Amino acid sequence: MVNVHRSTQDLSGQWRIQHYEVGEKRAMDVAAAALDDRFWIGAAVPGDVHGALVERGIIDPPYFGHNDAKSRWIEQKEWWYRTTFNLELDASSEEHVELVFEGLDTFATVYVNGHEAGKTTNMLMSHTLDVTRLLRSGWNAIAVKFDPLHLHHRDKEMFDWSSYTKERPWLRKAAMNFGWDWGPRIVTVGIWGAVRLERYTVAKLQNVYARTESVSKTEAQVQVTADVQSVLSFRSRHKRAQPVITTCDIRLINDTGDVVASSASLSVTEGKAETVLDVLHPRLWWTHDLGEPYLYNLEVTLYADGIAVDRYYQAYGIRTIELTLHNEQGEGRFAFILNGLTIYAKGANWIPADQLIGMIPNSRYRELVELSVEAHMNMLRVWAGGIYEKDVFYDECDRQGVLVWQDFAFANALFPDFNRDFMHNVQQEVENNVLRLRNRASLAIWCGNNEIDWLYDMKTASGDITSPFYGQHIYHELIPEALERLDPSRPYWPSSPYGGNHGQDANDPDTGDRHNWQVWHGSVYPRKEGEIPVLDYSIEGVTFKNYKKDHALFSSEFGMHASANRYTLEKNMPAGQFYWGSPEMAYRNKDTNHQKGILLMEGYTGIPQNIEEYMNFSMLTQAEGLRYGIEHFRRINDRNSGALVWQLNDSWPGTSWSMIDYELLPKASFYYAKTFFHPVLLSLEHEPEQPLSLWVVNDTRDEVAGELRLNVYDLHGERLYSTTYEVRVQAQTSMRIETLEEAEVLGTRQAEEVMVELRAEGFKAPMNRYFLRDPKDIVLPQSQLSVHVNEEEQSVTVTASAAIARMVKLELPLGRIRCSDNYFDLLPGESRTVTLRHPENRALPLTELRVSALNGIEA
Ligand code: BMA
Repeated sequence: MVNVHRSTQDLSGQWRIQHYEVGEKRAMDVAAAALDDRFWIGAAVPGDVHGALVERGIIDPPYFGHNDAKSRWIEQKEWWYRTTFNLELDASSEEHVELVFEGLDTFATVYVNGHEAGKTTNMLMSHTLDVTRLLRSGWNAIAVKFDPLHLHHRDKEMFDWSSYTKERPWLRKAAMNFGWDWGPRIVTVGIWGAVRLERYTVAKLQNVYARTESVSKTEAQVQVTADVQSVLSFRSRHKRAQPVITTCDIRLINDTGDVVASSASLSVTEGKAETVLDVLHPRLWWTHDLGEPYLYNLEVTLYADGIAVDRYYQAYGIRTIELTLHNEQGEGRFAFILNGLTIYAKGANWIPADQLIGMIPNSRYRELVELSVEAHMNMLRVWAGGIYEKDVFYDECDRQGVLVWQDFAFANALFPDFNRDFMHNVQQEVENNVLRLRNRASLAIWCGNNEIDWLYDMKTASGDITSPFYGQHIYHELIPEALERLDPSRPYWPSSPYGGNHGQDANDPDTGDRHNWQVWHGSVYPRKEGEIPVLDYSIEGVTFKNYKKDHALFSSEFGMHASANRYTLEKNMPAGQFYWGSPEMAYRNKDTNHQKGILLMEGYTGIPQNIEEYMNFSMLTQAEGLRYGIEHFRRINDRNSGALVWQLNDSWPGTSWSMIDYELLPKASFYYAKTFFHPVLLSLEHEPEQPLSLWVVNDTRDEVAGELRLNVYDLHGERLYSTTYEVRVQAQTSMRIETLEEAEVLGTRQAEEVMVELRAEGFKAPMNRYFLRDPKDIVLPQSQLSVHVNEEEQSVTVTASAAIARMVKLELPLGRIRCSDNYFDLLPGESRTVTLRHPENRALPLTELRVSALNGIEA
């Protein structure tokens, strides 16, 4: 490798922080290079003030009890960060030096050696400052002042719609900081991204854009554009006798280091070098369920007068991605096409992995994406109320083969699109993030906002909003215009949900994507545009059985609450508060109208009477409810092409729609997902007193063939009925195999007394089990569990006897534990061995293992 002139110096690490009242100090005094900051508080960068104060024991951990409310004073103060570092500068060199902040939260003024270098007003993008003339050889100081937010919104107009808090529309900051219906208000401040110095000579690669134009088995075409910028100072440009000649080498390198395609000595004209790389026999990037997420490395080297001055080196997956809105008959569709193959998107919505975004360790991203893959998810939606995620998130999605639906950060509010400065800020944010993310194989779609178009109509119709649609210029003009210039390679969708034909509203099942909030929130559908929205808070109004009425083309949000796991709750609640109905439990639930969850359980499991029942009943309702909806959506895959659960993860230890709780312990629904999201699904479609339909859904690229076995057991495990059907199901289709009357499988038994099991024989698909009536209508006999722990193998074998054990649950008092299975049903005599491990191979407290079932405990 040739030596490259550009160099990077990481300035992340330990900084110091201090706070003042607004106006208490003169900025120039605190920013002064020589200020004695010995007594300031040590703080990690990246990070934030809350995290630093917790680490030093200055504030109490904000997720314990009501502690978040105790740290509200932080948002009233002016916060300062300082660091010093050494630099060797060659006085004669023509070096150009930039100070890069990957994340500043939010209103920052940056000082270098006491000089004000610039101000920033946006948490949701990186900021680059030219500091060439401010640095000196030897010792240097950087200070960053953060204003309290109120200085920037207190004189601003408030809009009649901004969910959860009124001040945020003017602030380009993660919306969820101000509280959401699953998280507390914790208004963070600080340097949440890495900081570095970049030193260049003569010229630099400003941006690189790589896009796959076409793929086939034999060939792929990758178009690469490099934007080159001269960084010569005015003076040195004029000193030179000849203009600098810049060229680029562009190479694609495989995992064994071989160059598979290249273009050498490309001339840079008008600041651009461009080429099309022809890759023979390309290894394509696929989602993990359809193939291998193969990554090449793309290398662009910039030469100035023959000397290598800059280099870009990034993993790059070759793949095409399209969104189709019609099928061959011209009917509505909303389907992603990956490398020419129409795929079924299975996954969930992603929220920031912690309220304290700057404090999230990279391992948390890796683990959450690993868990998604384990649950057979192939798409995650980065929801608009958070951030454009950190690079590590996309690294993991690229590497693990998960597609990303990326929202722009506009959620549930009106935004001042009439204001020039605001729109300038938004423009910078959009361009900055598009340029950062557009080479990602995982990135499948850009989406303008969360629920704004849809809710604007609902809220206008109900009279809650009387103002014009402020913000629409962002989603309908600014963003699409920027994408056309900077990333025409992938689809853009203005909002989620979006669509609406024949007077139906944006959440219309016949066009675009759809959020199903009949279930849980009780919205009544169908609804026409302009109609007053109606809520039905009743058992029938909120039940998950409503999913079957939903013939959405793509279900991008739907879900239900479930309790967090015992460990997560106990760890974060004061002693004596771990009981159903405690003020602390209620505080964990930020949703409006807690009655919805009760109604949902009332109609399915019955109302819980204690915390144990609450954990069990809410988890069972969520798991069975998601299964009910997702199996339906997947059975109608001639129409529906995606199911993204609301929501994957949690940002604090609360009660929410998440499938994985804050301590990274999956809820029951996660283990159910291993079956309901499996590429080959055996599914029973059934309603009480109606026939049973047996289905096979095949999302793979190959036909599946073999036999489908149907077994019916009574609650004591006696097999009442067994039969098989021959199946042959083509790739990417679903098929009804057989329909039977209830009476046929029940014989002399009642529907409350049986469990139905589907098994694949001769092909691979997880077994799937169903009860024919809701849990509240089934009286389960007591089951006995025997448990055998194998310390050496770190595994546990559970065996049931006497009766079917419903929802067998393994609990350990430790976070991040991975169980190969959990929350399963066992027939009497049946055993299951579950392996357990900690991602850092910590010893597991197996002696404290608790094993239970809804209807049984360890014998
Ligand atoms: C949708 C999401 C979130 C919200 C969730 C649950 O509206 O987009 O705004 O948290 O539903 O209410």
